[in-house]
Parts: sequence; C-alpha cells; structure tokens
Amino acid sequence: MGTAEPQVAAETSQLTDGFQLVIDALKLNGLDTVYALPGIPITDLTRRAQAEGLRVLSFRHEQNAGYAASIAGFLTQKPGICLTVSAPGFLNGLNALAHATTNCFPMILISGSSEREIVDLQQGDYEELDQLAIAKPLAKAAYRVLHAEDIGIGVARAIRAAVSGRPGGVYLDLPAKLFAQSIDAEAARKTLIKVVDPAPKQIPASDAVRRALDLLKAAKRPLIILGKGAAYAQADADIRTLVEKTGIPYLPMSMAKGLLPDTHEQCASAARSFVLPGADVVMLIGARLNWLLSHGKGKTWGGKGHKDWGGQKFIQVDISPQEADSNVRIDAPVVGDIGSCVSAFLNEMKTGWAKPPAEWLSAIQEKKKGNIAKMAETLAKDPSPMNFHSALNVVRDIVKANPDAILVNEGANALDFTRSIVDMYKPRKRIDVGTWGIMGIGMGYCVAAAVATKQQVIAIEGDSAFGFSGMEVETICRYDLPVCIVVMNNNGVYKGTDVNPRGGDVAPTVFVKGARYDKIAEAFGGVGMHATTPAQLRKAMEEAIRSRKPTLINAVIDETAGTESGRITSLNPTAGKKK
Ligand code: ADP
Ligand code: TZD
Ligand code: MG
Repeated sequence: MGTAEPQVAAETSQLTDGFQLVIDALKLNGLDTVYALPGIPITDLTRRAQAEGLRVLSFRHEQNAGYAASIAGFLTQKPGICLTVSAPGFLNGLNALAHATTNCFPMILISGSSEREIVDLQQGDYEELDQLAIAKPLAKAAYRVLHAEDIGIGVARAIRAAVSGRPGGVYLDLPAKLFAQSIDAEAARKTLIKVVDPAPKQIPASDAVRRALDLLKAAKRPLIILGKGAAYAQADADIRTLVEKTGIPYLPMSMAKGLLPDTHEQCASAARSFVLPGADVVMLIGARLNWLLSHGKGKTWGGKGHKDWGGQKFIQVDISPQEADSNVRIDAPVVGDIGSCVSAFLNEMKTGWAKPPAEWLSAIQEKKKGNIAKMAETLAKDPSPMNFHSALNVVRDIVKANPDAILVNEGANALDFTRSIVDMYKPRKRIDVGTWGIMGIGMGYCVAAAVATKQQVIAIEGDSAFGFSGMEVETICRYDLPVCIVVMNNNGVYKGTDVNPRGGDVAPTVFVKGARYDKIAEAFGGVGMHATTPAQLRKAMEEAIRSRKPTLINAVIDETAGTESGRITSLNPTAGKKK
C-alpha cells in the first residue's frame, strides 16, 4: 500500500508536449490563424491547432501560404504565421519570408526540421537541410528551439523580432523531436510568455520634429509622399489631418493608395511626373527612396543626368534609424513610429500653419485636370477586342461602389494600368507585388485578405501572374471565400504576340491562345465566367460581389495591348550592338 501512493501521484500529474506548447504559446499571444501545408513533422500540429480553435488554412504550395502570412501581417500588425515541413517545404516558404523582410511586413515562418545530430554530421536524414543557416540572411531574425521548456521564449522572441521597430520576417526552427517531448503541464505553463508591448512606440526627438517642420514651412513647393509604412502604421486619421492641415499635395505609393481617398483634391497622383521634379522639399512618410522612387535622383526628380540630384531637400519619417541617407542626403530625418511622429507634428503645428504658395497648388491642379481629362477620354472608348483600359474602367466603377473591398493586384500591364486607373478610397485596401515587384502573391494574398478582414476581395491578375499561384483557387473554393478573381488574359507575359523567329516552339512570352482560366474555378465548385466585353465583365463582377461566391472571370484582353514590362520597360538591360 505504502508504495502505491507515489505511483498514483505520477499517473495523475498531467503531462503536455511540444505540439501543445507551440499551440498554447501562439494562442496566448492572440495568434489565432495559421497558413500551413501539412506533412512530417507538423501534420499533427496542424490538426491539433485546428482542434484547439485556431483557424488553420491549408494551402497547395507553401509559397502561397507564406505570402498569405506576410500580408496578414501587413493588414493586422500581428505577425502572420506560416507553417511548413522541413527542407523543400521550408524552402518553398522562404521566398515569402524574404518578401516579408524586404517589404517590412511582420511574419513568422515556422518550419519543422530534421534531427540536429544527423543534419550537423550530414548523415543524410529525411529532408536534411541546415534550415536555420539558410534562413538567417533573408530574415530579420532566426531562432531554433531544442527543448519544450523553451518554446515560450522562442515564440516570444519571434513575435518581438517580427513586429518591433521595422517589421520583418522571422524564422522559427522547430526540430521534429521537439514536438514529441513530454513535460509536466503545470511547469510548462509557467514557461509561456504573453508578450507585453510587442511593438513599443518610438517617440521622435523634439528637435528632429522641429527641424523637419522648419524645413517644410520654408518650402515653396512642398510635397508629401506616403508609403506602405504609413499604411501599415494605422495612424489614418492623424495622417489625413496632417495632410489637410498643411495643405501640401501628396503622392501615395502603390499600397498607400486610399490612405486618403485617391479622389482627394490634394492627391497629386495624376501629376506625378510634374510634382517629383517640381518639388523643393519632400516629406517621405513610411516610404524608402528605392528604385520605386528612382532613388531620389535622376531625371524623374529633375536631375540633368541619370544619377544627378534634382536639388530637393528631404524629410524622412521612418522607424529605421538606418534608412536616412541610403540614396540621397536626408536633411531632416525623423526617427520614430509613424503614429507618434505624425502626432508630434500635429502638436507642434498647433500654433498655425500657412498653406503652400498658391502658384504651386494651382500648377498641380492644372496638370491634374489635363491628365484626368485625357484618361477619361481613353476610358470612355469601347474598343473590340476589349483592352486594359476598357476592362479596368469597369473595375474602377466596381471598386468605387465597393470601397471596403480589398484589391489584390499583380502582373505587368495588368498591375501598372490598374494602379493608375482604379482609385482607392480607404486605407489598406490595395495590396500588390510590393518592393520586389514579384509575381505569385495573388491567391495567397486573396486568402489572407478574406480571412483576416472578412471583406470581399477583388484580384486583378495578369494571366502570367495568376499562373504562379493558380492552384490555390481550390483553396479559395474549399474555404468558400468571397474572392472575385479577374484574369486579364492577353495570352502571355506582357502580350501574346511575340513570334519565335525560327518557328517551332512558341515564343517564351506566349501562352496557349484563348485559354479558359474560368474553367479552373468550375473544377472546384466555384463560379467561372468568360467575359469578352466590358458589359459582360461588369455583370460578372457585380454578380460575384452580390453572391460572395468564389468566382474566376476570364477577361479576354487584346493580345497586342500590353508593353514590355509594363511601365518599367527601361529596366530591361539592352545589350550593345549585335554583331
Ligand atoms: P513603399 O514601397 O510604399 O514606398 P517602402 O516599403 O519602401 O514603402 O517603405 C516602408 C518604410 O516604412 C520602411 O522604411 C519602414 O522602415 C517604414 N515603416 C514601417 N512601419 C513603420 C512604422 N510603424 N513607423 C515608421 N516607419 C515604418
Ligand atoms: N518571376 C517572378 C517571381 N517575379 C517576376 N516579376 C517575374 C518572374 C518577371 N515578370 C514580371 O516582372 S511581370 C511578369 C513576369 C513573368 C508577368 C507579366 O505578364 P502578365 O501581365 O500576364 O502577368 P501583363 O498584363 O500581360 O503584362
Ligand atoms: Mg498577360
């Protein structure tokens, strides 16, 4: 009898395991959605996470799960979680991790991995790969957890790294053995960490704020540029107040469109090529002077030659203290989170603010008027076959009527024309190819946007772009998400008219002519529509939005309509004269 007691006690003491602790750690931190693709060693993690009430979205390819996680991070300010198997699954997810880091989106890629002892001796384990080492240069941070009692710390560190300061992609390596480790549940519970203040405010220094405002005040031709960092910051009302109080014209970068409505009278998008070279002081808010802004110099900015400075002075508001001076001199860096910076500006401006000189504002209005009228004329045309403009004229109306819908956009011409034709009305409603200009974000973004916001999603996809993630139409149908995909089908990359001079194979940019992408949706129980006219496209889109059913519209576009690389033709290297 005496010996029976401890045995009973041992039996009743509750055990937990690595699987459970990962789930508990995520839940404790409000991370309730996982974008995943199951397999050894994480299949049970996906099952048990679902059984514990997490939303587990299971994908057909890890790249798409990863892109979904990355944009969920952008939309919610919480790290998007992508879960993959080891080696190939990890590598498939890695593209999105690098994308998250590049675009400053908070994301955590969690991958199962093989046995450390075997991997490190390169003895050939199942899916052997030194994943941590490979992830490091592409991630903002990378961690590995070897003991169940460290899972809480591992997840906490990953969360902090992803969302604090400049957000980015974090890799968390969880070896197979970790999941199976059993430890005392009560002791384990105490190892978990609910992260306090994961993205602490960063208040700008008051002299930096004053320096910036002094420069802005003295400007004759000021301009504000809003980037996707400003959209991410969710300081929408203060940003709008800043723009309106100063009266300064602003230019939204692609994913900052709608931060203020594109139809706002201070919006200078329609006069971009006038305001960039014309401005004397430019305030960048959450936008880098990278290739998308011609590195702040050259002809775009009024410089004489390709690398010449246009003479502007720059104010840069950014959370990263290393960003300033990356391309041109920044005269007034303001380092802090955008919410805090903008509210500091507003506080400092309480004493009053004079609007910019009238000549500058009226010159911009003049340019805008001319360009908008020109565009309206083009949009009013109804050519046959349908071209990008006549199709996007429909999309423009549909988005106007559904300002809460999220617009996903990728392609070359399909991207550039949509960006310039389709106005956005609310913040964080336009998500696209981002800093790298990558193809493949499409369907992953659609899934995450629908799941994270519950809003209708409209995807405008080049036919090439769509192909990178097209199989996820099954995922969209499986979860019955309100996604309307429009494939701008011009039979190829940029256009469908290239010819192989030798005959035989078709040219590398050309696809099967007259492909019926709509059938892909039908294959999975979604709605497939075929549109050859703007009227058909309008009807199909209206019906998709009314029904909220997964819908794929094959929009047949004139195959001659596109240009090489859309608006960035000049980035194609041109070789010297051929012999
Ligand atoms: P875009 O492509 O729209 O021009 P970028 O991705 O180049 O925008 O720039 C985004 C910038 O915003 C990055 O330099 C990043 O450090 C910054 N950023 C992101 N989030 C915040 C934030 N909350 N506060 C301040 N800056 C931020
Ligand atoms: N691969 C990846 C991952 N990203 C890329 N950007 C490219 C290849 C190169 N690329 C572009 O830059 S746009 C594009 C490719 C392949 C596709 C353009 O064709 P599309 O759009 O059908 O999507 P349009 O409307 O025909 O121009
Ligand atoms: Mg195309």
